[in-house]
Amino acid sequence: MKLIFATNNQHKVDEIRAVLKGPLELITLKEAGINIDIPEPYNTLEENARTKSSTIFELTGSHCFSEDTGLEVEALGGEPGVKSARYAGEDASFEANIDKLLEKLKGASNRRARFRTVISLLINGQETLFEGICEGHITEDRRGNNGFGYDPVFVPDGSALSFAEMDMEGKNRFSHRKKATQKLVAFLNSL
Ligand code: ITT
Repeated sequence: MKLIFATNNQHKVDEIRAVLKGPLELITLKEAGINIDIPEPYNTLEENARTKSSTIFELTGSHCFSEDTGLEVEALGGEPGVKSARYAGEDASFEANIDKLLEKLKGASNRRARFRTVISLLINGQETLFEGICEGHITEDRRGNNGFGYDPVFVPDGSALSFAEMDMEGKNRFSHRKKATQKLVAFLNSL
């Protein structure tokens, strides 16, 4: 089965490709010849994921999926959450977003946080949602250079290393994205 993955984030593509095996062929927007930046205006991961997958379905009529991910920090009432990409402002860099997060958590003893991924899969235009959660905490300072986004400041439960200190295989032992993708694979296998 061919599935278009509605994302412009190559890190997400690499992480999900490492999980998908067998007869599933993942096609990126670039490979499908689609150059589009789909707005994510909603207040929930579910709605933003849906708008990305349905836009690509309307354009192509193909089976497709998208995902939206947020970092939810307990002491900040779930922030930055759905606004993770633009926490420090529209088009903010990963660096600026991390700076804002560390500043907000300065001196905080509760550093609990979780990544939450929501996948919206459209098969023949029919939607199914899958969720993956990774619990952990936010470090005091950046650690490591791998990965993307908030990886340098997030340590998953059960690890001493931040996501940015792990290779992709290591991150995928814990990752929110991997958990959601495994549910998608199980669903497709059950069809
Ligand atoms: P799309 O094209 O798929 O929308 P995006 O990069 O805009 O790609 P999101 O809106 O889902 O993706 O991501 C929100 C932000 O959350 C993203 O820019 C990162 O800063 C952060 N993020 C998402 N997944 C992450 C992960 O696995 N590790 C660290 N940070 C992550």
